[in-house]
Parts: sequence; C-alpha cells; structure tokens
Amino acid sequence: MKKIELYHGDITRLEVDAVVNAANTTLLGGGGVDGAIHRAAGPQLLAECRTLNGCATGSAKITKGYNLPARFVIHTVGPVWKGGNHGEAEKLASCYRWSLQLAVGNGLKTIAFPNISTGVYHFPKEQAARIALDEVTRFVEQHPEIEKVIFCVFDEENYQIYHHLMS
Ligand code: AR6
Repeated sequence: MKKIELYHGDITRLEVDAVVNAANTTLLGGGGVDGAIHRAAGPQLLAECRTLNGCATGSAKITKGYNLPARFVIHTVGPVWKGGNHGEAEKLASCYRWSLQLAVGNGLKTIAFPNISTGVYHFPKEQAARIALDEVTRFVEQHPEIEKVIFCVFDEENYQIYHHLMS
C-alpha cells in the first residue's frame, strides 16, 4: 500500500489523526486554509491557540481538533516568499519535518498537509511541491510508524503539479 496519497479538496473534511494548518506566527487565525480550519473546528480552537504564545516560522505546535473530524491540528508557519534568497526553501522544508516529528511524538499515524506557503505567502508552487514531497518521502522512509500522509491540494494548479510529480 502506498503511504503517500493525493487528495483534491477541503482539508477540514479529512478523517485523519492530524491535519496541518498553514498558520502565521501569532497562531490566532487568518484567511485561506487557516480560516477554514478555525471555522470548522469552532471557537475552542482559537481559545487553545491563545495559550501557545505563537510559533516561529519553520516550526510547529499541536492542538486538539475540536469539531473537526481530525483529532488534532498541527499548526506550522511557512515562510513568506521574498525572492528565494531568505532561507525560504529551508524554512518550508522545516515546516514539513517539524510537523511530522510532532505527529510521531504524539503517537499519530495519519496526517494531512495543505500546500504550505503557496497561497498568500506566494511561495512558487512547483518548488514548494518538490520540497514537500522530498521531505515527506524521506521522513516516512525513516519512520515506519507513520501509516499515511495525505497531500491535500485545494486549487487546480497545485493539483496538476502534485499529480504530475507523484505519478
Ligand atoms: N483545504 C485545503 N487547502 C486549502 C483550503 C482548504 N479548505 N483553503 C485554501 N487552501 P494559504 P499560506 C490552500 O493562503 O500561503 C493565512 O491567512 C490554498 O489553495 O491558506 O501558507 C494564515 O493565517 C493554498 O494552496 O496559506 C497566514 O497569515 C494553500 O492552502 C497565511 O494565510 C495555502 O494557502 C499563510 O499563507
């Protein structure tokens, strides 16, 4: 069975141990996938996020999933694209690694990622997809306890990129 899957749709619908949120350093909500996750999880998610004191770019923190079908939310903060010479690639790779490390540390086996930084943070989509696939592939090879990683793509452009890279 393949451990890495592609799903085209809304991450808030996925029944997994954890969905990853593409948050900002405040962890206090925003637009895009962050807004969708907070709306679907309900106000208790924001209440728990307020206790976390934010999160650094490239790092991740975990909360419960509240009204989501997912049991947990892993909030990570992707880099804002500033042309590519500001450590953006390494910071994006770090988001995927930290999120997976948190999942393993909490005994979670199934995890879904959105396309971190490729919305309002403007990271080039194909480069971001290659980084995401490289990091996740390497991690699951080294951590057999992870059973499934889903790349949840929402927009058509990301879907075409992932479909091509994964086939
Ligand atoms: N399910 C899955 N993916 C989604 C959904 C959804 N419901 N909605 C959007 N996407 P973005 P960023 C995809 O802008 O670039 C927020 O305001 C979307 O198609 O959500 O990391 C935060 O608070 C895109 O491919 O996140 C931060 O301030 C991907 O999610 C900032 O945006 C990421 O787009 C983070 O920016």
